[in-house]
Amino acid sequence: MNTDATNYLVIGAGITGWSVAQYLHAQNKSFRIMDTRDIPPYAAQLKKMLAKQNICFGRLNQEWMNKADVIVLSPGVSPQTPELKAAGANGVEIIGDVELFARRTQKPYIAITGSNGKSTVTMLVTAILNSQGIVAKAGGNIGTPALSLLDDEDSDMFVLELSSFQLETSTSLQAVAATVLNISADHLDRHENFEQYARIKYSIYENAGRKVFLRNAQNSNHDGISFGLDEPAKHDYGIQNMGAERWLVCGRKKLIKSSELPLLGTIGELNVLAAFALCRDYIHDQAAALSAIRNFKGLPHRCELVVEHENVQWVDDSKGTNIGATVAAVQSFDQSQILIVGGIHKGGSLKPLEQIVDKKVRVVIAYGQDKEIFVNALQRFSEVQTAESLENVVQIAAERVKPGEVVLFSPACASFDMFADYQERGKAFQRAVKRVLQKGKRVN
Ligand code: UMA
Ligand code: ADP
Repeated sequence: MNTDATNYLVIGAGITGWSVAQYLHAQNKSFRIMDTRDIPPYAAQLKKMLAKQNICFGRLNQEWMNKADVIVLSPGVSPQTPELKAAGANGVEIIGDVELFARRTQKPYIAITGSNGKSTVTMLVTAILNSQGIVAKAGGNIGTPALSLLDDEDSDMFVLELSSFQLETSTSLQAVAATVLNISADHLDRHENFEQYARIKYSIYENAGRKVFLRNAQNSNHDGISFGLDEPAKHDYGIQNMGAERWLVCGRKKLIKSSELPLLGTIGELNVLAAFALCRDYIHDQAAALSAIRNFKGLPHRCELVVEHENVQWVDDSKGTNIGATVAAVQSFDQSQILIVGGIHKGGSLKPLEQIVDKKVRVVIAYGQDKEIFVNALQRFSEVQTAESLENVVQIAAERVKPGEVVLFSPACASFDMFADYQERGKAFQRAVKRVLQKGKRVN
C-alpha cells in the first residue's frame, strides 16, 4: 500500500522523465507527468503506465505545478522557466532525477563534471574500477539516466557523468570522489552568467570524499588531490620527463609512459591522470589498472585518429562543440596544425582560441553557418580559408597540409546547421577524409 502521500509531478517525458516515472511507479507512488512537446519521446509508454487524467502533453500546466509537493524536473527544462519559478515561490520543492538517485542509493559513486572531457573520464574510471574486480556502471549525462542504474542489483558502484543542468537540481550528492575537470564557457544561453555556471559545477564537491581538481585552474583551491601537466607534489598526479620519456606519475611514482596511452595528445594525458586520481582509493592491483588504460578504446569523435597518411595525422574531434574544447584540442598537439572550425557558434569569447591559433595553427578552414565569426576573429592570427561543404573542407586541407602536421577537425560549434548531431558530423568528416585521400588528390 502506498503510504507516501507526496504529490509528485514529473516534468519532461524524455529518457530522464521515463526513468523517473518507472522509479516512482515501482514504489507505488502517485504522480502526474507533463511535457511541453505534443508527442514527447516516451509518450506511448507513459500512456500505458498512467491514467489519462495524470498526463499533460503540449504545454506546462501551471495549476498542476502549483499543486504539486515535489516537481521532478528533467535536465532539458530550466528551473528559471517563469512557471517553475512561480511554483517554487509557492513552496513547491523542485529537484532532478539525480537528486532522487542520491537520496536513494546506498552504494558508493564517483561524480564527474566539467565543461569538457566528462564522458571520456567517466568511461576511463569505469574501466579502471572494473579492472579491480568492482562491478561499476556508468550513467547520468552520458546516456543511461542515474535512476536506471539502480535497477542493476549486481553493481557495486556507479560512475556518474553530471551536467550543470543535473547539478543545478541536486543537493544531496555525496560522492566518494568528485571532480570538476575544467571550466570554460558553455550553456550560457541557459545559465545566468559564467559565474553562476561555474558555481553550479563546483557544487559537485559539496560533501564529496576525495576532491580531484585541475592544478592551477581558476578556483582550484580545494582541499583534495590535483592533476595537471606539470610535475606534481607528493600525492598529486602529473607528468615527469625522464630522459627521452614522458611519464604519467603520482608524486614520484611512475604510472605509465605517455607513449603507451591509447589517447592522443595532452588531453589524453589529463583525462587518464584525472581517472587515476578519482580511482585512487579503489586501485589495489596497479598492473590491472594499467592494462585497462592500455586497452581503453577512446570514445568516437573525441580527438580520434582517423588515419595517419604520408606523415599527416587526420583527427576527428567532432565532439569539440565549444570554444574550450577546441582550445584544449589544439593545445593538445605539439605539431603545427590545419584547424577546421564551424557550424553554429554557441556564444562565448573567441579570445582563448585566438591565442592558441596564433601559436600552433598554420591554416584555419572555416565552414558552416557561423564561419564569418571565425574568419573575423582568427584572420589576424593565421591564414583563414572558407569552404561550403565538408568534402570541400577536406579537399582544401589535403591540398594545404604539409608532412608532419595534424589536420584537426574540432569545430568549436554545434552541428545542427548541417547535421543531426556531432556523431553524424564526425562520420561525415571521416568519410570525406577517406574519399579524398583515396582519390589521391593530396598535392604537396
Ligand atoms: N524538452 C521540451 N519540453 C519538455 C521537456 C524537454 O521541449 O517539457 C526538450 C528540452 O529542452 C531538450 C529535449 O527536450 O531539448 C530533451 O530534454 P530532456 O530533459 O527530456 O532530456 P533527456 O532526453 O531526458 O536527456 C537528458 C540529457 N539531456 C539534456 O540535458 C538536454 C541527456 O544529455 C542525458 O544523456 C540524459 O538526460 C540521461 O541523463 C544530453 C545532453 O545534450 C546528451 N546534455 C547536455 C550536454 O552534454 O551538453 C547537458
Ligand atoms: P564531455 O562529455 O564533457 O562533452 P568528452 O569526453 O565527450 O567530454 O569530450 C568532448 C570534447 O572535449 C573532446 O572532443 C575534446 O575536444 C574536449 N576534451 C576532452 N577532454 C578534455 C579535457 N580534459 N580538457 C579540455 N577539453 C577536453
